[in-house]
Amino acid sequence: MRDKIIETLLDNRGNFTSGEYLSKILKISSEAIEEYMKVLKSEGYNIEEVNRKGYKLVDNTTDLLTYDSISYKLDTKYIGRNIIHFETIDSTNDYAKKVALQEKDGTVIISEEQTKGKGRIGRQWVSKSREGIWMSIILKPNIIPQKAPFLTLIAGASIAKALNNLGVETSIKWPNDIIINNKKVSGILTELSAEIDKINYIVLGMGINVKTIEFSQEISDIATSLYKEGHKVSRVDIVINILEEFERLYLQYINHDLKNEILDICRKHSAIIGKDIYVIMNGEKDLVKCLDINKDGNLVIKNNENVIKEIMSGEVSIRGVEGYV
Ligand code: BT5
Repeated sequence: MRDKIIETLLDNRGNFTSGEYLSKILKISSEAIEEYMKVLKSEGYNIEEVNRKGYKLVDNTTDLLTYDSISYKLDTKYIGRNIIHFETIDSTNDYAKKVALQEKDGTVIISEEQTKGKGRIGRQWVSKSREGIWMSIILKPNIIPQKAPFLTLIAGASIAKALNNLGVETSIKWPNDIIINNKKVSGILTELSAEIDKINYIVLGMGINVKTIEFSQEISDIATSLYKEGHKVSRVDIVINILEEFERLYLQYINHDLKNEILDICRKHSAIIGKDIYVIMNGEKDLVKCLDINKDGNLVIKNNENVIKEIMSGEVSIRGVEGYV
């Protein structure tokens, strides 16, 4: 019933829907409508109530990342058709891993806040309440495990494409950062559970800073948010765009081994192709020239002895000569 109420309010967005009308089409008493409205408000829906006019949903909810607000417009076959939403959790990736075997392929875990958000190799990901998008997608593709790292590139391409659809220009710092103005607005953490020749599941974690006004001192030099860069975009719209772009590119890859569009996006948006960069691996930092991203999604570089090499995404970090990029 609550879903139907939200749907009706969304259909009539911007206008008031009278309690009388709601109780007529939903066939419940006006007292029951009032009770539902109380519950929805307590869940964070921004419902304006005016005597004799009725109820109005302001600003497509308060931009909570619930199943109701996302599924209303989501046009995907199975990515995000099942959404598990939390007000707070330790890490959406950790939760996704716990439930991956029993949940459906394409299930999305989203939390308004993470108390132990994770970056790569034990690093921390700051994930304050309602400031960004902290979500993980559970995937069970029928591909060999060696093909899994490419999913990080698909995630990066879909975030860049989604933001681009919403008027935000970003660049991609291979393999897992999305950058605006030389600062990190988004990071990706891909985790894999596999046998030698079979994937049990992949958890694809995405963190995107949307509304953060101020970052803590440790990351304020390298982190930014869409808001700080002058973009006021709804989190719901971003999630919908990412899930749709992701599904399209992901299906091209797992069903047809098609990588061209993904690689085109990664190359076109690349923050590092053609630049001198530092590659940090196993505690060593080498200055190299970044030449390209090849057809396997690996980074092609030329080292200081003019030898051309390929780097796989794995656990390498990239730094710019004059800072983060
Ligand atoms: C990443 O790691 O960039 C992967 C981040 C993935 C986060 C998502 S949120 C949903 C899902 N659930 C999780 O628990 N994680 C995933 P890495 O490349 O290792 O970068 C981590 C580094 O970025 C940290 O060491 C900080 O320097 C910096 N950092 C931390 N929080 C940040 C933030 N909110 N914005 C920008 N930079 C941040």
